[in-house]
Amino acid sequence: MRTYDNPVISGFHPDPSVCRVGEDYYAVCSSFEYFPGVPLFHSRDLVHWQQIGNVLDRAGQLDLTDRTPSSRGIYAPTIRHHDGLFYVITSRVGAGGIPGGHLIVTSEQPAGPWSDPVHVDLPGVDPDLFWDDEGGCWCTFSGIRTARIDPSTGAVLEGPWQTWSGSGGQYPEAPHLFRIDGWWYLLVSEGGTGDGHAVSIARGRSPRGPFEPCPSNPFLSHRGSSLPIQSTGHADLVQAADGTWWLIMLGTRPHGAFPRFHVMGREMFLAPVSWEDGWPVAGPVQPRHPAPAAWHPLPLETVRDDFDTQVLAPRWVTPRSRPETSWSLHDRPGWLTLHATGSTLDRPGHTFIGRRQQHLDGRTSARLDPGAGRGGLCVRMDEAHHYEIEVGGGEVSVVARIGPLRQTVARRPVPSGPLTLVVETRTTEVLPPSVISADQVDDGPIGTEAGGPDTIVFSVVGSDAEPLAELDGRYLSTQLSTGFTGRVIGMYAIEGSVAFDWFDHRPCVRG
Ligand code: 6LW
Repeated sequence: MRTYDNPVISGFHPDPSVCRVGEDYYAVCSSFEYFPGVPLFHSRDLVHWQQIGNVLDRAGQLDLTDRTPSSRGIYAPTIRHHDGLFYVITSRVGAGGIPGGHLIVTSEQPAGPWSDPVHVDLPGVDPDLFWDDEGGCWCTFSGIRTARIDPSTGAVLEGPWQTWSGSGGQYPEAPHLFRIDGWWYLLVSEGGTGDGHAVSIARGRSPRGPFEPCPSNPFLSHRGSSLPIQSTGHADLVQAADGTWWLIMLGTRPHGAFPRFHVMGREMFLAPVSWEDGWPVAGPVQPRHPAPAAWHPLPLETVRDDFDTQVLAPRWVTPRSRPETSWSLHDRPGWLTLHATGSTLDRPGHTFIGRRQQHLDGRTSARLDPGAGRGGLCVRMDEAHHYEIEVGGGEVSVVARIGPLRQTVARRPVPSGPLTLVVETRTTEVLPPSVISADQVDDGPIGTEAGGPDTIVFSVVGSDAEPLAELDGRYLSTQLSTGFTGRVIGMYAIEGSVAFDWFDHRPCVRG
């Protein structure tokens, strides 16, 4: 039997939403402080996804200033297709987590260009859009509250009023409305986006309610379990072209000693849904499930960017904004040149272009020419939690920034000219005490003893010496840094100009 592996989109891609148009599926997710915002993926089978763009990809739509704290910015989009037009609605969240209203953008083509935003002056986060048979457009958001709006102007026409509050868990959120077999179904998440996350559903005869809860709510939750996938929630429901039903949702893959750590943030998972007595049944969400009938593998994603193109691939992100003056693909053709702004990695406004870490066991490398500048490769959660391997002034160094502490942990001279830097992530499996033998205790790799989720190893290609440093990955985990994002690995310049010939991010098979 054909199977598929979860997550279907790895790396920090939380709060997913999906819609189907014919035999094509489109998915979007949160992007927080990163620009461009709201990555958009295409699939023909719900399993194989390819990023085809970003919904908010120009400063006119999204202007995240340096005052946007990390894990604020763009939250939880919903994508829908209505009357020949794609709609994405999302919210902008400011400092202190204060919601700043919702915005709607539209496009005839999912790959864009997407329109300038229309603002919807409603509170909360996690907005959803649904159209009734008369063309009325319903916007439902955290709380759970619903209003009737005009999506072309953003005007609130009726409401909002509270329609449901979930089955008792904290933070009823992530609502999506559906019309199925004459019922209005209200799918929500509750319990918070951590270990207690859960998915519940209710149904009624009108979008105004009342909504009757499903007797087995929450109908999907991994709370209190030892399943390898945790925190499942913030789900969206889609009917495949063959009539089968599926949930996509966020989840995490924690590692290390209890309580475990997850380092790639919340990823996107797929689970089959069946119906019993008019209610959906789903879960638990496993690393492997029987595949949907439609099966359309995509060409394997390139692991290497050679920077030989005129534009950057859509997967590249930068915290907050990417001023034209900070980077170029033309200064040195075939290379990506980064120009330092004067800011450091510890503060907003620095020059950094990276991509989400997508492999638990992975190898990221880049060939760079520091010239007279200074820069390198950085693994970041936010400005206060990052490790980097840096070249400049005739030496290579490894620096760790963990909360208020910043330390250079290794330093070595290097010849001038281009060189290749490598960052490897190696997961550490922690065995329960009952099965650990004495020799394992002494010989385990760094991190096993310490109980971290992985070890991050920094080295320079061509030097036969040992790696420069091996650092415990727990300090770049959500449990340590807090927040809603996951690791991003990228290139940076903090002095002068640094040119990158290529950047490569690939999985490593552990022996
Ligand atoms: C999002 C909320 C959530 O608004 O986390 O998992 C918040 N759910 O619905 C940020 O991702």
